[in-house]
Amino acid sequence: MKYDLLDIKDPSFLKDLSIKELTELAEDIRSFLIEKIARTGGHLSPNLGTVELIIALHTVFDSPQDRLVFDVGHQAYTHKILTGRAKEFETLRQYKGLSGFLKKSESIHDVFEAGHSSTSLAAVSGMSIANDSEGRVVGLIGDGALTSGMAFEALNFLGGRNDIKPIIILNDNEMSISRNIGFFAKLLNNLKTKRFIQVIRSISHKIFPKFVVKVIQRLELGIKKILVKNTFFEDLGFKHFGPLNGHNLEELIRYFRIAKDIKKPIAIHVITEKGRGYPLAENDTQGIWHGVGPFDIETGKPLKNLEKNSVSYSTIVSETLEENLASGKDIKIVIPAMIVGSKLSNILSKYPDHIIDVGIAEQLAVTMAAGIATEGKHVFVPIYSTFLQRAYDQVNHDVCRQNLHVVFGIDRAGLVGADGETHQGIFDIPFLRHIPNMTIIHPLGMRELKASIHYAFYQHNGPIAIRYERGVTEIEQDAGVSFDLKWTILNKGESKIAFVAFGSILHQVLSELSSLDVTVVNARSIKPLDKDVLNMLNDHTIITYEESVLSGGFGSSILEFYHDQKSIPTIHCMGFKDAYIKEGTKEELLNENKLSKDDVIKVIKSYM
Ligand SMILES: Cc1ncc(C[n+]2csc(CCOP(=O)(O)OP(=O)(O)O)c2C)c(N)n1
Repeated sequence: MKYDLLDIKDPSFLKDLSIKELTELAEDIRSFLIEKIARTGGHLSPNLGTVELIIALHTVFDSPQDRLVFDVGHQAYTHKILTGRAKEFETLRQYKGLSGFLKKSESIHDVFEAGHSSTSLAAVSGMSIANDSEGRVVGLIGDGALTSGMAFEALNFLGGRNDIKPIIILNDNEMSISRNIGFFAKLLNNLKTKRFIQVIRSISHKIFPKFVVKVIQRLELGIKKILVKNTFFEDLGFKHFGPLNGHNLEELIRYFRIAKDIKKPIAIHVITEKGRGYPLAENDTQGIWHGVGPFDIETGKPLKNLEKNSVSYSTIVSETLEENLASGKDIKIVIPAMIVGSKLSNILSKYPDHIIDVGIAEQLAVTMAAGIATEGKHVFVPIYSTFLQRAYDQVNHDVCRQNLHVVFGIDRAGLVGADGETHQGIFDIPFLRHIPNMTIIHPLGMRELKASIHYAFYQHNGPIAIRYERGVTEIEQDAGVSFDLKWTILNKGESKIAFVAFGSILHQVLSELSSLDVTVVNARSIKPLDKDVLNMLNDHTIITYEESVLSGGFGSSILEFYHDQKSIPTIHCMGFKDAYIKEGTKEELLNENKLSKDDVIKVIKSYM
């Protein structure tokens, strides 16, 4: 029986399908995903790898009575299709469209939301404790997500409880975004060798002559000695199944049914192939097909090319670091799992000793950097604004309290677009600004960004966070620009109105504000403020702007400054109100929140 994916309302129909029909369904879903993601962009490889896994989950478990919890939620497109959302894929990750992650507002089958990694097992812990029904709580977590401390903490907790019965499914594709790292990745590899041995054993006596079988048995004994130690999940207190072939529906369904009937904490190790069904993604060892923009299915080429004469901020940072390394500077770069997004693949291949990928372990990255700084070495932590949220205490307690010279590269500072509310980089200013010893800068354009990196390493001491936006800026020649913490006046106007801001909005409004005779200030140091400039402006009407939440942010710090001065000019702060910002293009979101270039001009004119 053929099912039109667009007609699926809920997953109950799966229970009546044969393995052959489920296999056909998996093929249909895979083609659908490739076709749709090629048009809209999205998480391609993670979703191609989980098609059978999610079909099997929905075949055996009864969602939503059985709770399916997806780690990150970036691999759950098949879940969206099976729960009646195929029609909405045209709007995937777009303004007011289908979210790229789970959303309770979209479906009763989305029981727990995420976007950041490694939260699933903690959620499963809480839900297992609180769930009074007969339903099972099932967590699906990737091998990359399992490298995070919180996931390990939850494993430790869950394995120690005999009174609850969570089911953990480990989706092991040996990849985080890039290759997975660390001891646990090796351990999983050994467990896979075990499966390889089982398969060899089962077929060897059928196909090989006796003496070859003997050699195989000896080899097996040797390998088993290594494997004796690999009872990781069992030692932690789980009943363990696997490794299973994550693309074999029959095998998955059989084991999921067995697990459903066992009332204990269970861990099922499933091996999948990331990107399965799209050869370019299958062969991707770097992680470039993990998350993609729209692309041509035949050639794999992106449909949108970089604007001419422009370069991404992440590339500028990466190239500047590379120039430093090429000139013999000893800089260590500690990065939590984002080599591709941070454009650091070149450095990884040319200077592998200088880059340390710690996996999805932001807290480890920050305190490791504190350790490196303690030894007097230069250290750089490139980290997306949103993911730094996880390491607040490490920034505060380990780096800033000890006033250590750690340079943070806060990537994706500001709106990020399609990833939506879990990923917008709009909280770092308030949560860094109140930490003693921290300096926060937001250089303007390519030249200043390059110069600020030089400043941060060689002229600054103590912790410093360099913010830079997602997206591109104009290519500028590096004409010996220097950087310091003084603000610069981009236009001196006569109108007694000043626009005080940082980042790309300045480029957008400068010429119009100059023609309106408005003073335009590049407030490139967010902390400390430039008191000389603020004292000079105390008879002006001041409009501040930040692509960030207003509460506790840059505008607030200006209000605090003038309040302390006891002379308060009119101040109008533009920024995000107290709400999460959903997915959409930067333009759409700025328009919706009255923060576009036109809104700035409108506000300024209202004071003229
Ligand atoms: C706290 C946090 N850090 C980084 C990321 C970015 N990120 C999204 S998915 C992913 C890799 C996850 O790997 P895995 O769990 O193995 O899932 P796979 O994509 O391989 O299916 C990373 C690093 C994130 N979402 N959250």
